[in-house]
Amino acid sequence: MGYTLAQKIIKNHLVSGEMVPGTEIGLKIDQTLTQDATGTMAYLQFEAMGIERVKTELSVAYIDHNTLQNGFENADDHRFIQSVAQKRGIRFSRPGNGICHQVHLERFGVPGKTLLGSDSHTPTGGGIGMLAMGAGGLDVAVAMGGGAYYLPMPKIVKVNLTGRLSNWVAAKDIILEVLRILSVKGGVGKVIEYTGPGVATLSVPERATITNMGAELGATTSIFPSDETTHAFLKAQNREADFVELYADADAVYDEELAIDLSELVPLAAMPHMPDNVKTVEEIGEIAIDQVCIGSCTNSSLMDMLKVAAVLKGKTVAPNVSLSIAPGSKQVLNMLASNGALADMIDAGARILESACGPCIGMGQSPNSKGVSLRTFNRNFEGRSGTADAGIYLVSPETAAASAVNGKLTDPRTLGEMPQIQMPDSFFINDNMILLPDAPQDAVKREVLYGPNIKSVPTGKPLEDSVTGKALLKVGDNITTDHIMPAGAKILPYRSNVPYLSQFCFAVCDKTFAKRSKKEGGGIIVGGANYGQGSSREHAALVPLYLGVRAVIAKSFARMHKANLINSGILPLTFINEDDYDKISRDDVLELRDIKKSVTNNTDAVLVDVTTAETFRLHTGFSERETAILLAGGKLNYTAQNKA
Ligand code: MIC
Ligand code: SF4
Repeated sequence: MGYTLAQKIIKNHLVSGEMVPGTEIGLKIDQTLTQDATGTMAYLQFEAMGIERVKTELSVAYIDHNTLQNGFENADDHRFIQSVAQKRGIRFSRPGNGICHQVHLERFGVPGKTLLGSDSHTPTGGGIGMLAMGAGGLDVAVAMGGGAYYLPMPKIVKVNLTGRLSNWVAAKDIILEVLRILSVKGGVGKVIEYTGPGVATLSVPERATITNMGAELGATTSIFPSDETTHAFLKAQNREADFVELYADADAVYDEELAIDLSELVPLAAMPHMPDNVKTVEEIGEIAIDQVCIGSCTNSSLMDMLKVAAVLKGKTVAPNVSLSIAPGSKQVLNMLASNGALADMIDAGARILESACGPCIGMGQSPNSKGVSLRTFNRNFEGRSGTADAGIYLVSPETAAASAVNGKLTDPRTLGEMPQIQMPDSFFINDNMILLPDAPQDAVKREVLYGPNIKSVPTGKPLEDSVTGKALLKVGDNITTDHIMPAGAKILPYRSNVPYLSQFCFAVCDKTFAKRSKKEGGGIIVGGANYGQGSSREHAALVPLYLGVRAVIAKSFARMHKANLINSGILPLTFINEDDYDKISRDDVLELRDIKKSVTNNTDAVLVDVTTAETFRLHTGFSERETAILLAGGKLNYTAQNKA
């Protein structure tokens, strides 16, 4: 029996476990990436481990999220990360050099390698045939120190692509179609592997758009083969030597299969407030819009930007619309500048932003109240844009540009002939904004520079025999990490200051949560299905930990968030009978009776609702490693104990 591509890479990197879906495996990590919003925590944790130099083949620290620098906090974080990077053997991508995933694809991604990033969209690297996964900062710190990354062995889903995209239909429409079919929970515990004759019709940046947004399926990662197209892309990046041909075996066996005929697709949009709330642009109709934002790690490649520029050329952005464009990297921006496409954008009235995440994470460009914003981004969660009542639609760059000039949601197919854009034979290569680390003899002299906003990482306490606390909050299905720990311009600068951040915890759902948790001295959270979907941010676990949360009881969890909870020493437990969720109310006093015994023996946990006198059963099901971490009260305690 042959292997799928993902299975081949897993097999080559397996350090523990067996390739049986659902059981824990440990993988050797070749490359890591961090960004600044998760990076400060990751490097604080790396520093706490006392390791001199990273042990990976390549580690890169990017600055791309917190670039507004309103106040000293962001700049201090940048300086801290730069000092650690240079001291510890990590490359440092300076602010302005671009969005981590775009730059990594251009300059560092290698087919067949493993990449672990402290950002959920790390699977962008799957576009170039990497096994690229997102994780919490602590897991990335451990990987930098040479430790394995542990995850449940994923099932493999084959997406067989046939046909060719019609004019004006884009890679974004392919992934929106996959989201429509599978939903935001559909990828949990799975790798989405693209195969079939349609693959050859897609460029690497198009593939990367698809693997990037596989994060929205909740998938472990997504991957494309490494073929002639990958070769051409790497060659154009002057990295031909990194090319390896990689395919699934012809007799590979997949756990699930899906077929998409590219020629049948039409322009699609994800409507507020979930990436799987997908309809055709035609069906939604020519709704009025207020804003269009083009960019983000999903759609900011040179090819995307050139298409947008071609649509804008000689036109003016409609008077009722604000159009912002953030090219994904210095390379992209520079090439647009030199071939005149940037001038076409500026001339049409586009507001050009720096090459960074920007509006995607609510760092500026919040829409007007009740505003309708079309974005080429990957997430349209409620409130993420910074305007609580705005409606965000996720669309392709083609649809975004057509709509910006028309002033209403527009099916780009109405524009007539489509401009033909070719991938260049060579990209502009200038890595002068990527700093190399110090040589080891200089590194010893380098000081790590902390700022006053950088506070210590909260740590958990060893698990008690029983845990009792109020149900502080009861939330529904698909709660995102943006609900648990919002980002945006007002809050993001405090990513290294958990005490300050804590006042905003769950503010999107319940503004009283933080105060009540503090007053009660902590407690328990009750959640629905797919709890903690979305980002890798471990702040969504560290902040509840700081507020005294001891357990989250949910119908199911998203992978990265579950791992972050365990790393923080917070118990993630699931209902055996999902209907029990309905029987618990907020403020009920809950007791996890003899929980230490249940976790230690890996038996069902007993939850007593002291208020109603009802008893429920919960799944534990932790691996040996997870059990040890939970008993110790989190991964930092566990690592310290195992060192001693
Ligand atoms: C996001 O898109 O939500 C982020 C901001 O990139 C996060 C990371 C973070 O919260 O810092 C992610 O996707 O992991
Ligand atoms: Fe940045 Fe947005 Fe991509 Fe997250 S999804 S890495 S905020 S561009």
